[in-house]
This record gives sequence, structure tokens and C-alpha cells, in this order.
Amino acid sequence: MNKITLITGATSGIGRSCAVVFAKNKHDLIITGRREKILNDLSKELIAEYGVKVMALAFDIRNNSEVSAAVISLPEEWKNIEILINNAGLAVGLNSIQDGVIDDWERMIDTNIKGLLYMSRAILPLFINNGKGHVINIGSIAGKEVYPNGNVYCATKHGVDALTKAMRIELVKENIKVTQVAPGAIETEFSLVRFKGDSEMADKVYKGYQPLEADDVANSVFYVTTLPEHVNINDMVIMPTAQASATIFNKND
Ligand code: NDP
Ligand code: 8X3
Repeated sequence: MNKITLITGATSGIGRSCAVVFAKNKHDLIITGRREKILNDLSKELIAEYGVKVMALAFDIRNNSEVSAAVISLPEEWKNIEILINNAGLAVGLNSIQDGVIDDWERMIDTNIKGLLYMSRAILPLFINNGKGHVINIGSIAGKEVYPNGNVYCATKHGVDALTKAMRIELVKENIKVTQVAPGAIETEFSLVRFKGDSEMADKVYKGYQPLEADDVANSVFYVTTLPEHVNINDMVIMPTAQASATIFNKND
């Protein structure tokens, strides 16, 4: 087997781009997400194009029984995972707290915080057993700043920021690297999900400036895995050149 990398949320956006970049660089992959057909199609594509091994596992990361069953079901040779990319996540809605939709809050908290914890809880014992590993958590500029109506999404990404620091403190003695990659605006399915399928609203988010592409982030994620054993990047904030903060853009309209 090549080096094994597990990527959550590989059916779209950053996760999908990471799958392509890591496969290109000869990593065998465990790719996850809920949309099974997309996972299976991607899996076939990566095997054919790059000659790597790919295991597709479809499950809902919000459900701890599904997460642990998927990890337990891995054949022994696939348990030698070296890199975990905790990428699956989403924003749903953009409302003030007083107008908030409880179900939206629960989807974000359950996916972005609890899902990342379930996945980490399942994989970290394997890393500890192997005496090494690298966790890369996909945070956000929303985990560094709070913006109007971003409340719960920002709280979940501040949670990812805190959990990344916690993991680094708790895993340093285990020879496990922990990195956060925290991007600004990237054109993916993110805004379509946030605006519940309203493509006009989603398109507006990326108008008048050049957002990041998923590949920009995937290449950065890959870069942090290429450093020498004794070097770790703790935190990487990656922004479009035209974005100075969560809310300040250089837009031409
Ligand atoms: P996409 O919507 O394109 O991708 C999100 C991925 O997460 C999909 O593969 C989706 O898979 C998966 N996912 C969502 N919910 C679940 C679930 N319950 N169980 C399993 N998988 C799930 O968005 P991005 O690629 O942009 O987002 C990836 C990460 O990057 C997220 O954590 C997001 O918060 C973060 N981010 C995004 C930014 C942006 O501007 N786009 C900026 C900063 C950070 P499926 O639907 O098949 O389950
Ligand atoms: C996604 C970026 O600024 O829309 O995490 O929250 S933002």
C-alpha cells in the first residue's frame, strides 16, 4: 500500500480536490461523504487515472454509530492511515440568533463539531497505535472572526480552532501532527448549501472578485503534509487576494 489518507466530505469542493491532489501524489485514499454514487464514481475515476487504491465509505458523519461502524469495517491493511483530513462541514442559513432556525443550528453543530469529533475519536487510536499520524482540520476565517448573522457557523468554526489546539496539546507526546487550514471564500457547493439551493443568492457571494478555488486549498493541504518529520504547520489562514477579512473585499461592482 502507499501512504493512506482519509478525507471526509470528498464528494464536493475542497474534499474532492484533496482526493484528486493526494491521488495524483500516489496516496491510497479512504473517501467519505453521504452521496454514495458520487463517491463510487470518484473512486473509479481516481483508480483509473492515478493507479492508486481507493476505498469509498458512505455515511453521515453526524451519526457516531455510522462513523465507528465504517472505521471498524476497514480491512486491516486499510487501518494504517497516516493522514486524516477532517473536511466535511457546512453552513446552513444566515440569520440573526433571534430569527435563527433551530434545525439549521443543529445541522451545523452536529456536522462541524460533533462529526469532526466522532471521526477523530475513531481514527486517533489508530494513529497512536502506529506511533505517528497527521490530522488536518479544515477551519475557516469564520473560526478567526465573527461576522453579522454568521453566529452559529462562526461558533462551530471557532470550535474547530479550539479543538485543533486541544488535539495538538494532547497528541504532542504521541508524535502526531495537528494542523488547521482556515480558508476565506472558496467557490464550491458551500453557498448553495448555506442558501438551501438558491443559486442566485449563492452566485452573489462570489461576484465581483476572484474567490479561491477548491484546488488552491487542496494544494495547500497537500503542502503541509510534505514537510520534514520534525516540522509542523500549526495554522494556515489562506485567503483570496481580494479578501482582507471575513467581510472586507475588494469587489469591482
Ligand atoms: P462543499 O459543500 O462543496 O462540500 C462539503 C462536503 O461535506 C461534501 O462532500 C459533503 O458531502 C460533506 N458533508 C456535509 N455534511 C455531511 C454529513 N452530514 N456527513 C458526511 N459528509 C458531509 O463545501 P466546501 O468544500 O466549501 O466545504 C468543505 C469544508 O470547508 C467545510 O468544513 C467548510 O466549512 C469549510 N470552508 C469552506 C469555505 C468556503 O468558502 N467554501 C471557506 C472556509 C472553510 P455529502 O453532501 O455527500 O454528505
Ligand atoms: C466559509 C467562509 O466567510 O462564508 O467558512 O464563513 S465564510
